[in-house]
Amino acid sequence: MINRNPCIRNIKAGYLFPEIAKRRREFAAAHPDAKIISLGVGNTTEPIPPYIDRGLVEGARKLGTVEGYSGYSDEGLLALRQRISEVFYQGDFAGDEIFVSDGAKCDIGRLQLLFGAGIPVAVQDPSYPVYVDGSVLTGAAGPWSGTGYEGITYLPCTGENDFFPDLSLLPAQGLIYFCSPNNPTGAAANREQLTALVTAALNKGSLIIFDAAYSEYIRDPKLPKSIFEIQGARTCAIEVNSFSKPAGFTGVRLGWTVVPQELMYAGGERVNADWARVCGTIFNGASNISQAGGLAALEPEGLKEIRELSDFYLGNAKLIRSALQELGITCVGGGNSPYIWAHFPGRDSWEVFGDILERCQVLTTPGSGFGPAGRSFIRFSAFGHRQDVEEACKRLGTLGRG
Ligand code: PL4
Repeated sequence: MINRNPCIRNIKAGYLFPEIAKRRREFAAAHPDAKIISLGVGNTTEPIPPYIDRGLVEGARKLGTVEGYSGYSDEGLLALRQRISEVFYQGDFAGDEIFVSDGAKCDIGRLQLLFGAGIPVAVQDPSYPVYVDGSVLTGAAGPWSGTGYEGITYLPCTGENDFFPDLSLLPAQGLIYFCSPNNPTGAAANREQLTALVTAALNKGSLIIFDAAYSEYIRDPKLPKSIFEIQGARTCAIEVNSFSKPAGFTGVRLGWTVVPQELMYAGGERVNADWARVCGTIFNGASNISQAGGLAALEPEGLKEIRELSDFYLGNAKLIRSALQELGITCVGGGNSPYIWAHFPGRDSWEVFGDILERCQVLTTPGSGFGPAGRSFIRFSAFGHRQDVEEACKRLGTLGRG
């Protein structure tokens, strides 16, 4: 028989989120009367708001007409790319610098093809698991060593450094994954921090993949929503973003990636041209129905709905954070992000996860799933119906009773 890709052999069994779903199923099977509430996976729960929804419906309806029908639109509708540039980047990017995708995660996976195996990779520790797991699958990272994957530089982000990493640890001529507002810590980097990040990347000849999937949750007007608000970023950064969390498109699937024309490899070739080649070769474009919804989401009425929807989830975050703080649990996040990162000093996060599930029937995400620095943290997601979040907060109160 054919040999297995050795990179797949290197990856630890079980991607985090299916593993949590498995544990939920096992718990439910053992406790058939349990009413489990999920504050685990960051999956949106509220209906798509009406104006944006009408955009989707209209997009589908047009496909049934001769005049409105459209087929492949590989790199995305030009109107959508231009609107993304206007809404998120003050029109600073041309249409051919914005690539419409089927979501941020999908582009994070595909982007790794640009750099291949063997390049150094740095991640915030903790971070969204796709950066590390994807690097292992492409061979940029090696086998698990017991404390982390070989070839990955883990940049601890803890209470001691205000959840912003020590940039002196960055590898040269490597890839830096940076997510702000961060999943899972909820920390949003400020302008000075992102300026230091860009300066460090430029000095090291490294490239930043900036994941801005939660940028629409930023409420503090001083915090940058995009890496491209920072001078110099156009020559050292790619940004991925998504309609999933602001517009409830987790199932609809729509995102985008910005690759500036100025961005070059060490050999002087343009990264933008290669990204167009990769997308043209292995991606056939986002659904035209999703793109119609995306266009509606970026009209003034749609943007108002995005604000209201993200305000709703931030309201949940506030409730969860208050409930945890009342128990004396130290936590961060929730103010400019839909995640709360709660500290359980001296305890193992899978053990705390099991304890909360057992005692409160509330599903969470164990911090160690996001990296070694998460070993005594739990991530609470604010995506949920309000009554479920209120009920979960009530149940969490029982954790204070020893
Ligand atoms: C569960 C930092 C969630 N099955 O929907 P996309 O592909 O546009 O965006 C995915 C994404 C990208 N970047 C960051 C993210 O946190 C996410 C979504 N993360 C979570 O609970 O951490 C959903 C996870 C999903 C998955 O594996 O992505």
